[in-house]
Amino acid sequence: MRTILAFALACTLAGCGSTSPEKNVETEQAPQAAQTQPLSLVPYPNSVEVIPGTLTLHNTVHVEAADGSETAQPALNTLLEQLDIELSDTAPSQIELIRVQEPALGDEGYRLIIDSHVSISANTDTGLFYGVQTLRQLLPAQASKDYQLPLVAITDTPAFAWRGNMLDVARSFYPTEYLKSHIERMARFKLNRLHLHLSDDQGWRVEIKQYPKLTEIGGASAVEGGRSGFYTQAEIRELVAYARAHHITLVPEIDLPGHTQAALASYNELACDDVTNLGPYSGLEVGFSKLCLTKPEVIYPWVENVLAEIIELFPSEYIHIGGDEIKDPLYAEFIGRATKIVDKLGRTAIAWEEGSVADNDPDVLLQLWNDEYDIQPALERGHQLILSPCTYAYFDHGNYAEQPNTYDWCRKEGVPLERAYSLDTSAFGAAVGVESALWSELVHTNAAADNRLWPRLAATAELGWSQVDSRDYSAFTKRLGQLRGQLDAMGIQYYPEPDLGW
Ligand code: TNX
Repeated sequence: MRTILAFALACTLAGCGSTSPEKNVETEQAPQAAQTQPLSLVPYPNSVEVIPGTLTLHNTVHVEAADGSETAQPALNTLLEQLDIELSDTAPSQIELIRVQEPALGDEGYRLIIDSHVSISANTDTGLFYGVQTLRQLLPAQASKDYQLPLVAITDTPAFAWRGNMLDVARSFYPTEYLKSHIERMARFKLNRLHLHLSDDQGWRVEIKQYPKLTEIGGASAVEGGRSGFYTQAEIRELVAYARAHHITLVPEIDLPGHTQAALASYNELACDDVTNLGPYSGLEVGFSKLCLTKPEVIYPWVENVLAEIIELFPSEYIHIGGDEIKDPLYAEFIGRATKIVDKLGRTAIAWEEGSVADNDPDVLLQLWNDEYDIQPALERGHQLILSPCTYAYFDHGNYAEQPNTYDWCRKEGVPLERAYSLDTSAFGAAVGVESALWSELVHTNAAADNRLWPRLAATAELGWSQVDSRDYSAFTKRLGQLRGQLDAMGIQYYPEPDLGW
């Protein structure tokens, strides 16, 4: 136990370099078979020390949880319950959640030590929550009589603050129950941003009290074959709270000024007077609709009122205003004004990469989606990026080439797991993190969404969390391959990826 603690302490004080999973295994010539395998952890922690031996956890444990573990403690209790482990103050097996003050662990980091007992320490409830997620991956998915845990000292902090996924709920609607499962699954892999693409040509998905027709009319349409519907404000509030309890920020996107047919069909005056096509839309085209930028007196009050309600609903510091795929002489002016409206409302805007042509404050985040887009001028002005380059991060592309019901416009071979994992996050300049995207023109059911999201979302998670120099696809597939039972236990209808031996 001393060795582990001494190692952990040295790590904190000296700032341990990241240990590659491979190296870790090779240097540990542990006698027991269990320890010759890399720990099946995804994302892989920064620093892992494995000591020969195991700790047996019996099916009653004593939990000591510090004040300030308000989500970590329930997460731990749920984990124990799912494994039929009971709580008892007199049980010899002990799990501790400890609040510490160690700047090196930051807001999200934790230390997990397994020796004579299990202890998780962190500066925050978030860090403790992530420590519990790591413990969960070290335990089997199914209950058994008792549990053998490897003796470890793990010290772990994320590489990026933004570890996200975007779900297009506009082309095809996803019910709140699906979003809740999605949130739970993301949290299991330490993902922390769920970007909801709430409006597009085919549908408007969030209740706006001042403009009820947005959901009466705009909420009733969908892409052909997809689901229609919308979230009431009460449902959004519930989702926000649910996400928060899983340390996930819901980032709302209202796509402007293009991708707005559902809004135009609801409030015709938002379109230019010569536009005759004002009905709902269920096709697959992009780039044909827009707010009438020559009617500023009509569109800007509407934009501001809509965003004001969005901001009331979503506590996220960042609000996405879209900005993709539209040509208009007044485009740059519009984006500049929209990002300033967000600023005036007390938040910071995100725009898709094209929004970089506008005069935006440098704190506006830009979301890169075309690998080759010339984002350099924006970086020089001080903008930071969310990395979603489509040849790596577009999960509406196939798990394999020519997978039915997938796009291939960005990469004809699709975006297999290996490709998704190979994104070099250091190659695109200043990034706050990564975000994979699931557009839903061709993804109409929960099962289809699961198939496109998993297991690739585990690659997003590792890109976002683990240090760039620890990436190793072969090690990643071995670790993730072992976690199949955990995905099964969560009911994920994943694509059985051959690289994982599934
Ligand atoms: C491009 S990426 C779009 C979406 C489509 C997607 C399909 C981006 C900002 N816009 O409107 O759904 O391609 O892959």
